Amino acid sequence: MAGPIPALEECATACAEYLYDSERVLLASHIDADGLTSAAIAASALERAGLPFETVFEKQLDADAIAAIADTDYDTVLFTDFGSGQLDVIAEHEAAEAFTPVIADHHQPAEAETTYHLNPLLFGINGASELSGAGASYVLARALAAVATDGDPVSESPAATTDGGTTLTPTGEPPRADNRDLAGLAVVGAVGDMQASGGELHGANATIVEEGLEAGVLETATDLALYGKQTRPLPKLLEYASDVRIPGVSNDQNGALRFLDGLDLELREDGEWRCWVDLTSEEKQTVASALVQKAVTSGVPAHKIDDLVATSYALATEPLGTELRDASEFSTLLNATARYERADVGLGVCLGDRDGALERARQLLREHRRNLSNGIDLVTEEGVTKEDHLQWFHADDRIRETIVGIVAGMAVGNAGISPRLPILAFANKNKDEVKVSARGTHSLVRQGLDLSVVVGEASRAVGGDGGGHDVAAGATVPRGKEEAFLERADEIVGEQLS
Ligand SMILES: [Mn+2]
Repeated sequence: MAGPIPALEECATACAEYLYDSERVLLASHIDADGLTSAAIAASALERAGLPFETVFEKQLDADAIAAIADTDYDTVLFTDFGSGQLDVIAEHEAAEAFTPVIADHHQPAEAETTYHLNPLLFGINGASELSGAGASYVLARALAAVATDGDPVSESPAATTDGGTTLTPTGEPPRADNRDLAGLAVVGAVGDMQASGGELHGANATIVEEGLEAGVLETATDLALYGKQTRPLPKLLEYASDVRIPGVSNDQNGALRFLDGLDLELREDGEWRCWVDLTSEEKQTVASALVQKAVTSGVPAHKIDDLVATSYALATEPLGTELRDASEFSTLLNATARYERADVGLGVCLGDRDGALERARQLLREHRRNLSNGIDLVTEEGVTKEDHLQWFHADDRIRETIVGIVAGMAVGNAGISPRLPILAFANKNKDEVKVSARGTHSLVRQGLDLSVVVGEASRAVGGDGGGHDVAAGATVPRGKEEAFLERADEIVGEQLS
């Protein structure tokens, strides 16, 4: 059985064979949408291969967390969506024979070697835009299926004897022997990690999409690039659209209503607002054309208007009109569980729990939105401080450190907050440390911005640490070092954009 990504095939097979020969596996994963989907993919693959496993989550895989993992009596540890960046520490434990690591990650590896290390960056594939942690886990899952069914073409489903698993499948349908049905979760992870740049997934991610289409678990369409097509009432869908700002519609409750009223369209059904997903294709066409027309006459530049259209990724087996149907809404739901440290809830949703876990996740998302909206109001009222090459604010304890980055990203474009400068946001983490989150735009990245370098170097210069991706990154710095950090960060951004 050929794997989806030839460049990764040999490594994925070696990792899968090692796992398959293990007595049991400790699965450790990152807590965010990509990490949760990574864990769900890995958990499903382990369970289907008949391997007993247990799952643990970490917000940050620091030395203490790795030491705690080493203290367990598991001999095999599968790290997903992290592990590469901490390879130096992990390799020390491996050398001390505490455990053998198997890593499926897409972050920049630390200076160390290990045998079972599946990371696109080691094979010439871009880990920021072409494959996520969930994608790497998917490649591993496909290899594990091949290894597990090798010489056993009948592929009897092994009895589930795991202590961390569940007999549900993500799609609620019988699992596929080749694990291709897990492609939907891989896409949710990639979208959650902001890999759909320019409106669609690229490279290895696109190959995974192809497999999902063939397996019948994904559907793609060229559609309006607005968030909330499954669940937001039409006026809110348009009002809250923030990627492309259309004067008189975006952030304008009455404007959005007036715009819709001007179209020959039934806006309500049985007294309820309709959602995008409820519209017929002709009706969608009507709204999309009118919106583009409105953008043109409002002077929105042509390249921005192109951004109004993107590829949408739907999970074909999930019910229409639910957030689970849309990869982007699904990933938002997962992030809500992650930010409030309810990885158990997020994992439950990924693994098919449509009762308790889904209800709890929705509740967390509602609370999360309330917190975001309060945070954005705060930043907009208090404003940001502009340096030469960036802008920043310090929320102290008034915004949770787990959401301050998104608040910063969403506040960009509001009065006094420029989309032309990256934004840095501070919030207290504990009594000694401050979290700093940085957000840029894809357009700034095209001009040379790499925020993972900015916050990485600037934080280490003041005794902290950080990293992430070019368009979004984060760091922890000692309290009181914010000013020194900013000075260094400002310099680096200046160099990158010069
Ligand atoms: Mn990731």
